[in-house]
Formats: sequence, structure tokens, C-alpha cells
Amino acid sequence: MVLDRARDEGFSAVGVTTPDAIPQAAGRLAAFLDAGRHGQMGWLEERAGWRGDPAALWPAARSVVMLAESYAPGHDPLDDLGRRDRGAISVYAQGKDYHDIVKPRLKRLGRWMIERFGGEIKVFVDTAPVMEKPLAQAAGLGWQGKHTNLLSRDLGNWFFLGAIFTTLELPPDAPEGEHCGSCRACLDICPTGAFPAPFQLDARRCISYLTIEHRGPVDPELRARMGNRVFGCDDCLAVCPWNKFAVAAADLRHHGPHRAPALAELAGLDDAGFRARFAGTPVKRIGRDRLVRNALYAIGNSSIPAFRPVAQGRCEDADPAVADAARWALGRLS
Ligand code: B12
Ligand code: SF4
Ligand code: SF4
Repeated sequence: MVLDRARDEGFSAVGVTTPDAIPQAAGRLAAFLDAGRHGQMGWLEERAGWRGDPAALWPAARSVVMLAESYAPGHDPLDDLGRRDRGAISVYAQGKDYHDIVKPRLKRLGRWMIERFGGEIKVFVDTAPVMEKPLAQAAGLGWQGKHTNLLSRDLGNWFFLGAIFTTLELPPDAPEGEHCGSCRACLDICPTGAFPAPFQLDARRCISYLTIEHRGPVDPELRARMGNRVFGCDDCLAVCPWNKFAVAAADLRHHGPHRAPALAELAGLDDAGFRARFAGTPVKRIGRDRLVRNALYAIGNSSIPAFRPVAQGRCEDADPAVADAARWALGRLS
């Protein structure tokens, strides 16, 4: 019944687990943090006790309903990497901010559960101290692949996760097993070698982290490997063979006009222009300076001499990371 209602809300899959279902997660999170693999994402450390133990986050919770929302594209994202005068924006960020789509849906579903069955609920998507991937695997939605993301036989790699914690005792689903087998396509394609081992990521080398989370200048060795990616990276997801079972997302708000903007336009943005261009999208949260920095790295990687004046024009930018990126790009195009 919850499944039918979740599908009515537009979710592609739903499963139930218990707050104590991921006893291995706390140790793995601690190992990740101890090795410094979170880089500047200090917020992962701050409430690690709750993150690693959902039962401690809300002791009254008895069940966790995990939901998947497909954002599968109708194109191959790897095609955008060949367009050297354009910036590649990762598929999840090409349309409306998914937090604004998924959270209201979770709340509506949660309210319906209360009306129907009683109990209390809390809803989470992305930003709360909840390890959504291991919980979703425990709820049977899919498995954490060698690239560490959750994938499924029905949806491939392209789906967001959300959680409803409830005080209700719901019958749990069986956890999903791992179906990567001997495949290692995601590990081999990663442009920066961000996987120290299968199933483990060093976020400090991941282009998604570098373009979205990392403040200040990026290590020159890594920026040279970022290609034209200006927000996020999809390579390890896009290469996965399980995507052949994914169908393009039904909610068109996940697809949008921000697929591959011209690098010259991005590098020329001021604060007001940035806000107007990216309002309501996930790109907005990184701010003008970081996006312009990323666009200048892409220009430096473009081998297009006509971009020299664009880089020149940013060499005295008020933001030191932008000015550094502009000088680096100019040097690479000389
Ligand atoms: C921090 C974070 C990031 C960081 C770090 C990513 C990471 N893998 O940790 C950065 C900025 C790099 C990132 C990037 C991306 N992210 Co992100 N991110 C998160 C966030 C907020 C927390 C993840 C976390 O807890 N990391 C800490 C590590 C320790 O946990 P873990 O990844 O689960 O690690 C597990 C494995 O290492 C495993 N493990 C370790 N050793 C071993 C050994 C063996 C043998 C095995 C089997 C397993 C194993 O155990 C760990 C615990 O389960 C979640 C939202 C949330 N609240 O959960 C979104 C989330 C994971 N991100 C998401 C997305 C979409 C992305 C990107 C695809 C976006 C993009 N296109 O650029 C990329 C993918 C990059 C990648 N290959 O992971 C989605 C993933 C949805 C899905 N289907 O899985 C989430 C769930 C957000 C959401 N609500 O939809 N992200
Ligand atoms: S998102 Fe890109 S950089 Fe990050 S692990 Fe995957 S392929 Fe590597
Ligand atoms: S590309 Fe291969 S190894 Fe990587 S997640 Fe997909 S099936 Fe697993």
C-alpha cells in the first residue's frame, strides 16, 4: 500500500528497513574520515555518531522507508565531454534542484502515512546526518557498486535517495546483494584515479568534490584532469552496464537547460548574472566564484587559443582562486 502511494507521488522504488540494519557503516565511515578522504567536507565529521548509527539519530524510530527518484537522462552524458568550448554539468544538476522536488514528495507521503497508520515521521534527503546508500541497500533498493553509489537492476545508476524515518513498526524488505561481479568499468574510467580500492572513494581526488565542495585553488595535477567538467562528474555512473535497463526520468524538471553552457559565458559571469542564470538549480549553491574558477580550469584544458582573451580578462579577479585559475589557463593556452 505504501508502495502504491509512493509510486503515485512519482517515486520509482521504495523499500523498508530498520534503524539498526547497517552495523558496518559506522566503522567504514570512521575509516574514511580517519584517512582524511572527506577533504574539506568537515560537516561529514561533525555528526558522525548519528551518521553511522541511524538508531542514535532518532531513538524513537522503528522503521526507515527508503525511496528512489529516477533522474535518468535521455542522452549519454559522456558525449558532452568532447565539446571543448562548453562546460559539462552533471546530469543531476541540469534541471531544477532535486531537493526542491524530492523533499515535498517525501513530506506528502509521510503525512499520508500518519493519516493512514498513525505514528510520527521525520524526512531526510541528502543534507541530514544519514547514510542513505547503505540504508537503501538494506531496504532492498539496490547495491553500492564499486563506485560506491547505489545502483539497481531496474534503474541503473540514475536515481536520488530520500528517507522517511517513522515510529511505526513496518515489515522490513530483504537487503539487496551485490551484482558487480568482475566488472570494473567505473574504476577504470575515473579520470583522477579517485578509487583507492573497489567500493572505496577518496573524495579529495573526485571531480564531483573538486568542482562542488572544494574551496580555493585545486591541485594543478588534478585540475589538468578535470577536462571540461564544471559541476559534478558522471563518468563512473555513465559507464556502468546496468544503465541499459534505465528509462528516461518521467519528471521533466530533472532535465533542463543547463546541460552544456558555453565556457566563455560562464567565465564572464558576475554575481548577479550567476544568480539569474542558475536560480533554482543545484549549481546555485557553489556560488559565482567557484563556477568561474571551474570554467577557467576547463578553458585551460580546452586547447582553444581563442579563449586567451577570456582568461586574460579574469587574471585580476577579486577572488584569488579565480585569478589563479585564469593565470593557469593563460599559461596552458600560450
Ligand atoms: C558526501 C557525499 C558526496 C561526496 C563523497 C561521496 C562518497 N562516495 O562518499 C562527493 C562530493 C564526492 C559526492 C559525489 C557524488 N554524489 Co554524493 N553524497 C554525499 C552524501 C552527502 C554522504 C555520503 C557519505 O556518507 N559518504 C561517506 C562514505 C564513507 O560513505 P559511502 O559512500 O556510503 O561509503 C561506503 C563505501 O565506502 C563502503 N565500503 C567501504 N569499504 C568497503 C569495502 C567493501 C568490501 C564494501 C562492499 C563496501 C565498502 O562502505 C561505506 C559505507 O556504506 C550523500 C547523501 C547522504 N546523506 O547519504 C550524497 C549522495 C551519496 N550523492 C549522490 C550523488 C548523485 C553524487 C554524484 C553522482 C553527483 C555527481 N554526478 O557529481 C557523485 C558521485 C561520486 C561517487 N563516485 O561517489 C547521491 C547518490 C544516489 C545513489 N544512487 O547512490 C546521494 C545519496 C545524494 C542523494 N540523496 O541522492 N557525494
Ligand atoms: S565522479 Fe568522476 S572523478 Fe568522481 S569517482 Fe566518479 S569518475 Fe571519478
Ligand atoms: S560499472 Fe561495473 S563495477 Fe562499477 S558499479 Fe557498475 S557494475 Fe559495478
